Amino acid sequence: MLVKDKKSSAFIALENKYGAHNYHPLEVVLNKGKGVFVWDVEGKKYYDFLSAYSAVNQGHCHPKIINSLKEQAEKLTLTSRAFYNDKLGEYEKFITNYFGFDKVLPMNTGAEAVETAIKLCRKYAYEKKGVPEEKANIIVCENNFHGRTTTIISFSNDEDARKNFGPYTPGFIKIPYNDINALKRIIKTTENIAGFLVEPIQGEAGVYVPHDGYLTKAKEICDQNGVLFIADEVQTGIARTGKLLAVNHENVIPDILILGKALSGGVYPVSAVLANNEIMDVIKPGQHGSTFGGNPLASAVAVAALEVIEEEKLAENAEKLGNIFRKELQEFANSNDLIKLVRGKGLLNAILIDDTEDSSTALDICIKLKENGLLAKPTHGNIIRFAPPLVMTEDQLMDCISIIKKTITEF
Ligand code: IF1
Repeated sequence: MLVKDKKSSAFIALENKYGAHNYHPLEVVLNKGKGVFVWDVEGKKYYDFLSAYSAVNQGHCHPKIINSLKEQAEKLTLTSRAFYNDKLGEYEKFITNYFGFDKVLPMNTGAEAVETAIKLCRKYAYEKKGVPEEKANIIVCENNFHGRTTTIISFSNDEDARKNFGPYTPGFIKIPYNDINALKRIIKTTENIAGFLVEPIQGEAGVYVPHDGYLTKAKEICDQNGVLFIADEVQTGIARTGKLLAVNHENVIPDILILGKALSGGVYPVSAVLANNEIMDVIKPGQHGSTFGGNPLASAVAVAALEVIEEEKLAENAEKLGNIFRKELQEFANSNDLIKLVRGKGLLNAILIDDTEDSSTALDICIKLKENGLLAKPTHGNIIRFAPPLVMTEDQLMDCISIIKKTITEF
């Protein structure tokens, strides 16, 4: 941090002194966001190429979403579910029609929605499939990321996310991602399998896109064996990968769909679990809930956020710009030995830096990108994720691509 960035240093010092050190952010202090841009306290403007981990797909402070937030905030923000309110039912009708499911269970964070899906899957197994109580197994993939609660990190293989948070929740079996035979084998050889929880593209692991047909075959195997296919679209959903949902690339309809992040356009924590009646109706009054789950403010914001996706054709834009991005970066990678490969779908992309996992090269590149006006952050080790808001124009994308090329060439 150079001396000139005095204001930034002061804010960083505050977080360092008074905040838990559960993150190590890039040294930039933001105080304004609009569309694809964010500004720091020194007045410097950046392209946001992280989109708050795909929570601001609609762009920062989208006017329609902000207005829905303001309007509702002046009327009624929270009733709890002890009473009805005039926003939740309309939102539930809207979102279930929007995604094609009978029912939704509204929650707040992605992890809460994943936990809700796990509880739903287990309960369904006990009450509808005759799995002996407390014997349900849920299959998950290696290198998964589904959130940070104790149960979720119980089935993580990321030591940073898991170590010294035990004892761990049992009932989860890990298999390699993108390996149909592994799924077949585990279902054939293990009893009481209740569900298969999977990210249609593994985000945090480094934007791993499975082979074409993986999701289709996995769903078929689940259907043949009465295993619930649970899609975690918290990061890949809401148009990020060039379709409304990443599973739409293969016309797979999950038994349980998990949404979060951009479900609110980044203005408020909103998550949701969607399923049809046969599954959702195993939850009876008093068996699950949350103080803020389904509050009027969240309901109003989520409707606006989903309308923006449709009105501004953000999935189509993500598809188009994503193809340009990967083509341009792949051409560049072919003539630059620092980039090993480019991968992704829609506007969820990553580049693999040709260096060891523990090298600081990816981070050093991100620091240089910051100086050149583009914010991005490495996921694991030598992988840099590139995920701008889906409202980006082609000209802006070309501008960003030249910043990325220039920065990497300077390395
Ligand atoms: C962090 C990245 C990580 C998610 C999927 C559920 C959740 C997430 C597929 C939980 C959250 C966030 C969490 C944040 C960084 C970011 C992230 F992949 F998006 F980059 F960590 F892997 N399912 N992902 O990606 O949602 O409870 O956070 O609302 O924890 O550092 P949440």
